[in-house]
Amino acid sequence: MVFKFQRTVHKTDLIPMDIKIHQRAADNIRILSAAMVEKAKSGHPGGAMGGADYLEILYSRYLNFDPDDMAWPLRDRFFLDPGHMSPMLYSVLALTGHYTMDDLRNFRQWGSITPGHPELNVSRGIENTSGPLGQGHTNAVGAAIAERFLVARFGEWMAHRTYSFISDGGVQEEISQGAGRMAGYLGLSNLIMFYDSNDIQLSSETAVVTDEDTAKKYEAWNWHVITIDGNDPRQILDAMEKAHGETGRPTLIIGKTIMGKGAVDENGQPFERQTSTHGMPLSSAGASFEKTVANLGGDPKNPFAIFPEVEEAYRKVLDEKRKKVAEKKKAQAGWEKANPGLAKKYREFLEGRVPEIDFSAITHKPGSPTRGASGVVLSHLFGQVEQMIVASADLSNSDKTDGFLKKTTPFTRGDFSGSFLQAGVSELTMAAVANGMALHGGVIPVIGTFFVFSDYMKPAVRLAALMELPVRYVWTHDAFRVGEDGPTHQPVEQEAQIRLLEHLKNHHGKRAMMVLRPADAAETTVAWKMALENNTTPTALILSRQGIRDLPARPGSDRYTDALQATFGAYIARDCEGTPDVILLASGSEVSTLFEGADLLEEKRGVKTRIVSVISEGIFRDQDRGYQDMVLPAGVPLFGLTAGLPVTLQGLVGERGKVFGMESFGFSAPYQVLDEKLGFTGQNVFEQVVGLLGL
Ligand SMILES: Cc1ncc(C[n+]2csc(CCOP(=O)(O)OP(=O)(O)O)c2C)c(N)n1
Repeated sequence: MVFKFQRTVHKTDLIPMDIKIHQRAADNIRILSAAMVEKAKSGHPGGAMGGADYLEILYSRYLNFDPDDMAWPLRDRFFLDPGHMSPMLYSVLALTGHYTMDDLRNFRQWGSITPGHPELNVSRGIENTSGPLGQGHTNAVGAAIAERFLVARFGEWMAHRTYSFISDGGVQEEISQGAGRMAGYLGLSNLIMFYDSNDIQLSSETAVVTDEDTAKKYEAWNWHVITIDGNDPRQILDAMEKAHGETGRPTLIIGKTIMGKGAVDENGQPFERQTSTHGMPLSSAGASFEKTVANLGGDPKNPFAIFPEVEEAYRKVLDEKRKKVAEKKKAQAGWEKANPGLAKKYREFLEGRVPEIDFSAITHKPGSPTRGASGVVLSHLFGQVEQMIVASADLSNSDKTDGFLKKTTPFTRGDFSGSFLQAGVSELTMAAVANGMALHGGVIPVIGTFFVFSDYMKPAVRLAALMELPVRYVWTHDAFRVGEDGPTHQPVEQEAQIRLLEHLKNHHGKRAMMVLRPADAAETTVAWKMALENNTTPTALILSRQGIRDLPARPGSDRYTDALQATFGAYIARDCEGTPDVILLASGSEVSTLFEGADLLEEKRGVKTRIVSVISEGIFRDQDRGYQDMVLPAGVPLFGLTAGLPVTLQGLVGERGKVFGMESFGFSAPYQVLDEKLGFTGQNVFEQVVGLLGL
């Protein structure tokens, strides 16, 4: 008997489609998912087969998108967390016409658009790169915040929902604590998350590692939690209606699902709930692929096929979606006509356009720490870059993002009129949320914390680099000069680590990240200019805690004008007559130490020195050969000074000299004492260079 779903609760416009078709379409997804993994001889069929029912209903009944323009800005967003379940996502997107059967056949192959874990591909409906468990659903929190931020400025007419899909692994990942807390605290009722709870993970059943009450955990964070049979279409529909009716909390639908749903063995006996189906083709896991396809109503000889009745149903689904999109576009046109000023601003937000900023007008107190200078710039940007959202992991008064915060208010439940996110002490969450904001579009996320804790953010920074997201990181307390806080708080190897992403190219052939460590306040202004202009990769600003003597302006110039040369990655900050005897290189506060050393070298030994400030080796390497040779002419010895590992400057100095840097972790003491003890003084620069030159 065909059960007709009764349209009972109707906050959302349900697209009529009977339950049997839902089940048939879900089986189709199961077959395609299993077939992809089978053909690739690698992948994860079990989870995908269990999660198919929810995803199918989400896509056919709830997710609003424009089938003809998947990048339509007002679309609902879907963020997958367990990227290993990619076959399920590609398969449902094949039902909507965004992937072909050939695309599915090429799963995990070189050059295919169906990589093992989904990679950002908005035009085909892939909203995020997922794979590192936990980050995908945290991206969703960021997108939901971005949506509320935009709605607060432009109106509820543009509201949309954000859906995410999480699995046992994502729930176990620590980042889920931050995402759950933040979404609950902010009351993000525009966020609906489905938890594919199949009680099985990669190497064991979940019972081997946890017996937590996940529902209670999320309830404690102010989530609306509904537990259902996640393979039952009626229960899924019912839960979705309840979730759509929720106005004050994010919703978690815990769907108890069956790993490998529909799988059978050679004898046709059920082969469900098997850990082995998590991560290998069904045939390797102990099931029969052919019999499973047959069991699910498919043709084992031709598993890469869409059932005709499913194809027909999806044609109707897509037509319904087109109608809804047209209605929304009409509403938008009406709004634009009535609000031309706001409409212009909205377009600029979407294009990521920022007004012309007069950076030269920014003034700093003499000898500012670069973190303080950054705070001044942020304060200057407030009100001009209106789409900027600044966040800090409970350090705004230290990382000086409070330069921005003082002019606005933090987000609170129901109030997104301000522009600041108090992320709490959760650096990784903050970084993944920032990725979600950037993925959503229309906003510019800036996030701050201590540089040493970039370690806590690194997995999300890597994904930002991979996805080419223009997130800006404000990393302060850049070196051992954190002093009394001791070695736990003193970055040493962090700069070398993060600059590896400067050496790594993204898939567009660009350096995957821009990493800037300015030498003084003026360079900090320039670094912010560079950061804002860089729309295609993440940018890091590495900033000092302590005050730094401003570098002197060149004769006839002013410091800001000189510092603009930082846009070349490295430039001559001080020069001598004729060919130098030695070139001194550094970034950050070490540049001013070089000035002290250069004075001693010239006074005491008549050594002619040139000082080069290297805000980014990567950018310098991208300059033409002529410029590079002009700054660092062949044959002149080089001396580098870094409060990081010597390797930080080794790429430039090479065999032509020496880099003096940190060889061990730091120590607890006032920073001036550390400077003396560790050799970060003009006197030591003098001695090192005298030794290098054999004077
Ligand atoms: C951060 C991170 N750690 C480890 C992995 C490797 N991994 C992929 S799936 C998985 C087990 C989680 O399984 P679950 O989320 O329950 O998915 P299912 O078994 O239902 O497919 C692990 C450990 C990963 N992808 N990301």
